[in-house]
Amino acid sequence: MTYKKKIIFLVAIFFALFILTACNISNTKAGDYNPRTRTYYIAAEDVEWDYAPESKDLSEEKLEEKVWLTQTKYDKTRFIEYTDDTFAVKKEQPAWLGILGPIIRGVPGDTIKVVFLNQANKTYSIHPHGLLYTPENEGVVRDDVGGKDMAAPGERYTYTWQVTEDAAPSLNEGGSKVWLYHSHVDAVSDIYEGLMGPIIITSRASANEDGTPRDVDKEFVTLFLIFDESEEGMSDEEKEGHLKHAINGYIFDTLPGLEMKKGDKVRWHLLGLGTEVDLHTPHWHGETVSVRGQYTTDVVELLPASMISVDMVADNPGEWMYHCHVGDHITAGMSAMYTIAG
Ligand SMILES: [Cu+2]
Repeated sequence: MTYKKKIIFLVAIFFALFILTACNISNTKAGDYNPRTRTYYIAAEDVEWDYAPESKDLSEEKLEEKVWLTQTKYDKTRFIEYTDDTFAVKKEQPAWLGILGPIIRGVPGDTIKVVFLNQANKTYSIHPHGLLYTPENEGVVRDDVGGKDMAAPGERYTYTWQVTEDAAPSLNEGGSKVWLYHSHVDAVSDIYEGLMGPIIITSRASANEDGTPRDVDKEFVTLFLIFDESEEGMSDEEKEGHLKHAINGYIFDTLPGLEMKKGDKVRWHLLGLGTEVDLHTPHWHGETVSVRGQYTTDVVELLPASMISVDMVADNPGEWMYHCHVGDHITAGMSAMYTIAG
């Protein structure tokens, strides 16, 4: 190569690298996403919840040996989404969300507004993780804001939260990640009552107009939480049957709708809540998952208030177990099934 050709070659390489870098920056930082205000209408409502709606399919013999199936219906309170501020028409949500409240979505630059109507019989609030808020929008009991950011029965409160880059997935994490929201008037009992849900934040580079990510075909959210339905005065033996080792509020493989097809890229958003007994290890049969592009596994460690998003390529058709791998929790029915259509 002559000296002149070498120079031309080096200049060409330099320009190629420059263009690649420029594309990459614009792709990851800005994209073509226009930030907006997303408004959600969410009510707290007292409901009857069934932890095992299909348990009648189990044989009498099996029902008898499983103390957790003796009683499956309890009074709960849930976050329920409506289409507008008249709170007349409920918005449908996927069956697999179970007892969870609606998915709140956002993209960096967005403002999220939640018009909260308390139709239940106790004072509740909505406290978000990961988002930017002022004390008036924090959703906790604070003397300095005079308890304004919550709603007594029959009242409304509107929360305003900002989605910043701090809430978004970093480059190696994939296009979206999960956060929690929950009532925080009594941060312990409000959660056992059923008042929690997911926030999913998508990077600007990956966001569709509706806030869903472009880099996967499906997203599922699963919460591992042992609901304590026991009452004072019960013996320890009696209490055990009222500890509902649930995934999204369902026990013994009754969680519906975890369905995908062969080849789907699937993002599983995992949430934990609860107390010392809530040490969970969600495990997929039949597949592995990539944890934020760092490593591959088929068991993830979840502690109370953990929020972990992992990616699966559904390449092994079949009906597979998805359960907590803690021995005591397997016995108590902390399991679900998921299906990959071939
Ligand atoms: Cu567990």
